[in-house]
Amino acid sequence: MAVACAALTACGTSKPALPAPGTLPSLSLSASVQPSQEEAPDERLSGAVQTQAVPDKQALAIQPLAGNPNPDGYAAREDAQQLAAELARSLELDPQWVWNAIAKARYKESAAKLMMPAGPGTAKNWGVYRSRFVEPIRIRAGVNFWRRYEADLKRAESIYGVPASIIAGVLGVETIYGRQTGNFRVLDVLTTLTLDFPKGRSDRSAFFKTELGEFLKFCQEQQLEPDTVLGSYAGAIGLPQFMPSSIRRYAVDFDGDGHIDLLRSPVDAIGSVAHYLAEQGWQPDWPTYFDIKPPQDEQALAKLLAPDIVPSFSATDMQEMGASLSPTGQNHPGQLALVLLQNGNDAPTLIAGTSNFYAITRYNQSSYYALAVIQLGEVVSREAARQNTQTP
Ligand SMILES: [Ca+2]
Repeated sequence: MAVACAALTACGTSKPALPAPGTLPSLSLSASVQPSQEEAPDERLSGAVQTQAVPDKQALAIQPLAGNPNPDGYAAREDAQQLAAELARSLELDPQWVWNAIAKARYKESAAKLMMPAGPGTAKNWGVYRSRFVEPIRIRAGVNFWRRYEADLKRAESIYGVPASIIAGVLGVETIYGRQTGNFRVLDVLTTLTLDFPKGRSDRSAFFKTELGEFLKFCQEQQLEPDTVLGSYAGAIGLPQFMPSSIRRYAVDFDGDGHIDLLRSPVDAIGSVAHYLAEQGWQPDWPTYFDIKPPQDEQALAKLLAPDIVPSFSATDMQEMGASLSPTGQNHPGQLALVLLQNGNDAPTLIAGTSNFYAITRYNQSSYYALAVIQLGEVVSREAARQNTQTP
């Protein structure tokens, strides 16, 4: 999965399993919220209830179930009650309100399953990946979006320094400009991934607990009913598929109506994507990458590839190690990364990524994702401009 793919149909399950934006859990929250579900296994198995943590008398009438997740919901789960109390305390929310929300959450087996890594035999292939995102349906939707929201895209570009084409590329790859924003109840998936994170891969339940807390805080701030908000199977929301922590940190009310609404306001989504990338260190007027010919020498090549997508070499370093940069690349003032994208059994694609390329990977930690965003955005902006010149 990737949060890039709220739309399961758009990208299947073979993408890297890193939710983003907001891949990095909020440090302040993750430091203050301690895991609790393993604290009192004996009481849980015996069905005992910690009444001090549970304000909802009705919920207490239901006995907690031991063992497998209860398909009917979390109202009967003692660890859910503890979670609610803990989140209410750490986020300074009304405990009753938090419990009322979490008691409505239902276990989503499909969300848990989608967390599992893709099976073997899924060799990376940039050509295949590109064909899923830089394709006629997405391009057509992108051109329509561009023509409708060009003024807002350009306004975001002038305020935040992030090119309109990059913003358009992100929204196209994420959700086909809002067509596929996900039909999971965010409350369900975040509770499921907090309390029943699937075994068999690295445990990210702490990350999702933070996101659940941020989600509840966001709902309270925006006066939303938590069980009505829909998103991806990882809890990403709206046209740009922001995780709740990213909404609270980076989303902006770009249409000025007094609310942040990434689901219904494409203009809020445009401003929020630009703000997010600006905060990841976007450098206005810098390109995202340069063409490069890698060095012949195996050792030099290995050294240049070692930092992967992290810009770690000056243009001069790269030239001295035998790489050959394009003329503009040779004069680039910032650090560069030699990024290799595999093409199955064919020769790989190599580029010299700038810190702006790296900024896009803060949205989704994948060089394939970043290059798809860049190239979709380029095609959409070029095609929109071409159609503009044809329209009288
Ligand atoms: Ca708004």
